Amino acid sequence: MKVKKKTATRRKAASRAHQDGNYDPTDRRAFLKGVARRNQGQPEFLQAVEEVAYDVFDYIGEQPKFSAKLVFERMTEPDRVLIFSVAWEDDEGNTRINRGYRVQFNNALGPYKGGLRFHPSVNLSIIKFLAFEQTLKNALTTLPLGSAKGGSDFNPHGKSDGEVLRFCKSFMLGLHRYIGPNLDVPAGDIGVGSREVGYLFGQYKRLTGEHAGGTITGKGIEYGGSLIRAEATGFGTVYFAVRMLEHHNLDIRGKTCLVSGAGNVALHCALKLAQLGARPVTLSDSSGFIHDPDGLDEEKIAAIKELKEVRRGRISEYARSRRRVSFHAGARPWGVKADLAFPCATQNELEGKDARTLLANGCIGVVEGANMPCTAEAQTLLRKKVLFGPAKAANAGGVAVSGLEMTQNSMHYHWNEQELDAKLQDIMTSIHGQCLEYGRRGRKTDYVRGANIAGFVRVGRAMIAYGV
Ligand code: NDP
Ligand code: 2IT
Repeated sequence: MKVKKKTATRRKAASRAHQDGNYDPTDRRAFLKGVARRNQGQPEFLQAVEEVAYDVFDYIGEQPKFSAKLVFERMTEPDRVLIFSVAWEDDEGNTRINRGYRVQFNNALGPYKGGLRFHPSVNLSIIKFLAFEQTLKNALTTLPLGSAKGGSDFNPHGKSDGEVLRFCKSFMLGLHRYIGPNLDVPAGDIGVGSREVGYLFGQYKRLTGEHAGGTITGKGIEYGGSLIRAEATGFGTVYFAVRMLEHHNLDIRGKTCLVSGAGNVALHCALKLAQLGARPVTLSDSSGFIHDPDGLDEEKIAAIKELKEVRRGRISEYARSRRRVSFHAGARPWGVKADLAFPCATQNELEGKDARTLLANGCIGVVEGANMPCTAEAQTLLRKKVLFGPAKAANAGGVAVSGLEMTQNSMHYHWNEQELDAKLQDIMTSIHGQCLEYGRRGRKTDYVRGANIAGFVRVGRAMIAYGV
């Protein structure tokens, strides 16, 4: 009786601590109502939180140590949101202005860590959803990494090198005071590749006078970057898919695979699939998708990489140069019959109707290379019926090798390709194991639940250790 009374008093104290007054920390609906009220006009952020809340509230019902301290409520509130103006001059001498963001979400496990996205669609909702997802993803790597995300509504497409350089310099002018090896460590994401990271780090170095390599990851190999960082997200996604298939006595060899996107993640995902004997048959960009019924092999992928990364061309140009390859303008690849799908372009690129098509065509697995590429409806459909690898688990290989880049920078040392690939594979195996541990549903595994709860528990334990 006494114990019960004490718990009730504690709960009451917890509810007083929350701005919602009479708040029951085990009530998911009340929580979601509060999040929606505090984050109006941020649909992507609410979508990401809602998905995790579904699993976490189920779990914390039996774990009062988490609910009493409002751990999940605190985990969905960013530590700090920076918004800054980025003025720059285009090649004609016109003044241009963009908005810069950095959301430092949670540093319970280590310095804030996460990429920068340059894309015209960038807004606060998108950066917050990415930073929130990063909290759980970075926890799953088991490396000492907190979470952040940033970027700008700047569109690098069609800009000259000089324009991108001037934009990056101005962006870093606005950001440099708030980042550092023990504070916040940015990296790339959509629209931020090795060229942009070079310009950003160069400006950071000029402004601070220090070669603090651990301030940004994804750097060039010549100046402190890590081998296989460029490959890591796509390779890691395939390693995760292989673990899922193996666990279900299935083999990736011979599987026909749909890949969307034609950027860093998609190309390396397709490359690893080809190397392991699978048959990637599609790639896409924002103008449409290409379909090669013979499968994209290493040579074809290298040609597309050169087209995209060096010539900065469109995927349609590749189709024009190959007789058996078709280009489908304005469409996504999900209607092509295949065994596995790897959405590797952007959020909400695979919708409910696409999920139904994949299922009708006999697809057995969907593994997310991009962040939140499946809409909530698509995820609900797929999670029940096929092997579904959620982004925060499946694409964690990129940030994991970023973490290893930070380690190498602080040791003033570097590992070779084999060592790094072995470490990446170990990390993806460990993430798969964590999903199994927390995602078991009878004889089946719900990888979404597993990833959400495993990430939550790791960050939550650290937050509890610090006290409120
Ligand atoms: P890139 O900029 O290298 O490539 C992005 C690709 O996706 C391009 O082909 C682009 O086409 C396409 N794309 C972007 N936005 C849209 C859109 N709105 N509609 C259709 N196609 C689109 O980015 P990354 O490969 O680095 O990132 C891809 C995804 O992977 C993102 O969700 C990112 O957050 C995630 N990710 C990236 C990691 C990394 O290490 N880079 C790590 C983990 C996740 P186009 O050129 O026409 O715009
Ligand atoms: O979404 C992601 O995990 C990334 N864009 C990579 C982040 C990083 O810090 O390497």
